Amino acid sequence: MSMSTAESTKQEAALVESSKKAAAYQAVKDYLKPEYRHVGIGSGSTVVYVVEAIAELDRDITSKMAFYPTGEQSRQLILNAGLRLSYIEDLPIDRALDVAFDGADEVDDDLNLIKGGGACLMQEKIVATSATKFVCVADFRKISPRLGTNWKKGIPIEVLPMAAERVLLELKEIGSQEPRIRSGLPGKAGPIVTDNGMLIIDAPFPPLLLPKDKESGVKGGNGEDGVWSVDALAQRLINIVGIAEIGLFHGHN
Ligand code: ABF
Repeated sequence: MSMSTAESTKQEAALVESSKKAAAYQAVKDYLKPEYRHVGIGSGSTVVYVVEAIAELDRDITSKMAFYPTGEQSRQLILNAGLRLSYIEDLPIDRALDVAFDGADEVDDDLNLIKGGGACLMQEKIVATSATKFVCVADFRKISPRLGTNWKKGIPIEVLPMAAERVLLELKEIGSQEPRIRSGLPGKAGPIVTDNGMLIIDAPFPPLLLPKDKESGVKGGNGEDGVWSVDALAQRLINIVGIAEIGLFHGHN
């Protein structure tokens, strides 16, 4: 007897959930050392399992640790798990987080990431770059040869509201196909406003090239015909006035 569409969708959803959970538990087992004191906690549904795994560890160990959120969702996760909450701005300037765990929307062959599908990208980048070790926890759906292959919604970009329309125009000029301001949750009028009071633009680009593409003779990568490499696009985007942060996490492998 063949499986109904509803059954196979249910099975696929169950597989995704078990993969997220397995990745999260493994990440905590492998990368959260008992001697660590400062731990970054990212956002998204995979991170829920990261916090669940941490909450199941020996309290004698985790009570010596402080946990640093990337926004309101992870702040609540930390509190609900009974873990000690702290903030990056309270971390001594000469001290790094020992490790930070976070999810991703897409991961390429060089471990560059698209992040920000959950609209927390700026605080996520601050926490990730404040950590000695960044652990990206992602299930099989996120792996892709080039960013923009699986994640077609576009690169999330956090912008100042007053600059959003001008940024949209500039994104089109550099080859983004139909960039748009992310709208609110269903039933909520207006755009999404981030934890930082900003808007999110989702800017689709053709799949982003990697150094190995150049080595193997693939042409382009500097924006000709809208084709960019990860590094060149990241550099170009961050120079657009009005952009506060971009959801490309690159060069951190
Ligand atoms: C955060 O949550 C984001 O950067 C990314 O957009 C999203 C991934 O969520 P999930 O784990 O639910 O797929 O990590």
